[in-house]
Amino acid sequence: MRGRFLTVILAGFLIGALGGASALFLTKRAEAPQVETSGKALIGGPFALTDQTGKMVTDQDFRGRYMLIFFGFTHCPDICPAELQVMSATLDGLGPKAAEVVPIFITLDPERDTQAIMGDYVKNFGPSFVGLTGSLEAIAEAAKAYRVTYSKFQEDKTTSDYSIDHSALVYLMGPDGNYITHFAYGTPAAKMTATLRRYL
Ligand SMILES: [Cu+2]
Repeated sequence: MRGRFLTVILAGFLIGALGGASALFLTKRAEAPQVETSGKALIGGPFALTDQTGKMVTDQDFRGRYMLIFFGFTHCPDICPAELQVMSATLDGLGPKAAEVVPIFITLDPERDTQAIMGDYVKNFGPSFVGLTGSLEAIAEAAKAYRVTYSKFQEDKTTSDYSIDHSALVYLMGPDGNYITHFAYGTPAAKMTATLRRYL
């Protein structure tokens, strides 16, 4: 029984570490199992990006508060708006405690998602949302730190329009910047709120 438990934990850990491919898989399920790991050193890390007001920010600026981080892009038709809505509802569920959590949306499409576009977009989800963009390199570095995978693709080759396939996990980072846990796409807001309450 114990061996099986460890296998489940290990499997969950690998899902978190691999992020991308597994997240796409998990999106097919209504409610994926949420596994907490202690992969502190493996997920997360420093980033230096520009927020929706044009200010340069780094991960250090959020120390002392929890970060709820999601990567995506504003042109995303479904996954991103749905998940940001869940993050918004999660914070609503926390009441005044929500002040201890910074919801952060990091674009994977910095070529289109300028600071102004990010500003217009994130305000749809609540006044505390931070929208971060940056150079392709800076974004790639942040995504790599969080084990986020993404790739551009063209549905219609006759136009220059493109979409982005991306992993869709929400990361909860502690006030010290360390990884605490992540939530699979489709985790209900009430469940996320309950998990956050355990740490706040
Ligand atoms: Cu998306």
